[in-house]
Amino acid sequence: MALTLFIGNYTYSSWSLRPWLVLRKMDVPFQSVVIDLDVPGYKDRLLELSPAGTVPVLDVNGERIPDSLAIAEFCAQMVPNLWPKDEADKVEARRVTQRMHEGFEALRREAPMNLKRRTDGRMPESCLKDAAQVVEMWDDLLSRHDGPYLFDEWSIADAFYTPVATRFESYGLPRSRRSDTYISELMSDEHFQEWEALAFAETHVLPETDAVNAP
Ligand SMILES: N[C@@H](CCC(=O)N[C@@H](CS)C(=O)NCC(=O)O)C(=O)O
Repeated sequence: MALTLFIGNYTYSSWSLRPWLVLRKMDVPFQSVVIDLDVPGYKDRLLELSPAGTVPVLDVNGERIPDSLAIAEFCAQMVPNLWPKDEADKVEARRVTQRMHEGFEALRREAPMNLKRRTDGRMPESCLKDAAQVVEMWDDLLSRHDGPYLFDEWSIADAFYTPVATRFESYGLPRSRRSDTYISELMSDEHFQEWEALAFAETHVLPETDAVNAP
């Protein structure tokens, strides 16, 4: 099976990071193709890949699957254990993953993923409110499992919250001790570190994203 994952820039594309992590955990060969965002003609390239004109898109033997969660579900059909084994955990993992996929709008807007950013300036209240809800949810899940991940073993839910963890680091968002330990776990994951190294090696910048809540 020939798999090609079309992604945005490593530094900024949180939606791309999620299925890329899932594919790395599957340990199947795949090719990544980066499309520089916000350059002339970039939208046409994206629209050639999917009607929504967004990345990520996974090409499977010439068939295209757009959307991070749809790609993750495709991967979960190929490889067991990308969702938790326990049925109740599986339902909850899908629920919290979907919550990330559709929610936390202020956190996404005010604290966009930006792996080279480190600031501890005051963040807008709406963003802090979303961040507090994320911490509450993480703390609840972590208190009911043995860790180190949300449902014990690494799952798609952790892939979906890894870009969120980077935002806590980049923007110095408040977190509990338990959530801080979880963030450290995600940040020290070998595959996340592989992605982060690619981000540090890339030179493309998105000035508008760099300007969001800049110090
Ligand atoms: N719901 C989509 C969202 C994808 C998305 O918004 N991707 C961003 C990059 S992180 C994008 O392609 N933006 C296109 C643009 O900026 O025009 C998913 O989960 O894949």
